[in-house]
Amino acid sequence: MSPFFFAALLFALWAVVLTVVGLRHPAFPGGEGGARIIAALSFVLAGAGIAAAIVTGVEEEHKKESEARAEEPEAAPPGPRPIRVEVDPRGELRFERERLEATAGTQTVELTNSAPLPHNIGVVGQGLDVVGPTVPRGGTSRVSVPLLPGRYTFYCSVLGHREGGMEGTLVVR
Ligand SMILES: [Cu+2]
Repeated sequence: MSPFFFAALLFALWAVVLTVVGLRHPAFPGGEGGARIIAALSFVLAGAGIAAAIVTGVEEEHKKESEARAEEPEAAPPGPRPIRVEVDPRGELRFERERLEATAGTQTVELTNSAPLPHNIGVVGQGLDVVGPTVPRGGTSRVSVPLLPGRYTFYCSVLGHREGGMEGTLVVR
C-alpha cells in the first residue's frame, strides 16, 4: 500500500467519523475548543495526505528513472565482447596463444601489441580476408569479421611475421 493511499484512507475515515458524530450529536462539535481541535486534526490529516501524495509521486518518479537507466546499455560497443589476443611480450614473432574460439556472427578480433615491433591482426578463411591497421607497441589493432562456423587463420601481415610464426587458428562454433 502506498503512503498516499494510506493517508487518503485515513482522511476518508476521519470524514465519516465526523459526519456520524455530527449527525448523532446536534451539539457537536461542542463549543469553540472542540471545533478548533476538529479543525486542527482535519488540517493535519489533509496535510499528511498531501505530503504522502508528494512522497508517492517522487518515489514513482525515482522508480521510473531507475527503470529507464536499467534499460540503457553501458557506453560499450554494441554486440558481443571482442575476441582478444596479445603478442608475445618478449618480442618473439608469436601470438601469446595459437588458438582462439568464437561463436558465429559479426565479431571483433582485437590485438594488443605490447612488443617492441609493430604488428597487426588479420583473419583469413572461408572467403574472408581482412587485416587491421599495423600498430606500434601499446597500440590495438582491430578487425570486425562476419564469422561462420568453421576454421579461420589469424595472423600478422607485417612482412615476414606470419612466416616467422605469427599465426594461429580461430575456431568458430
Ligand atoms: Cu607482426
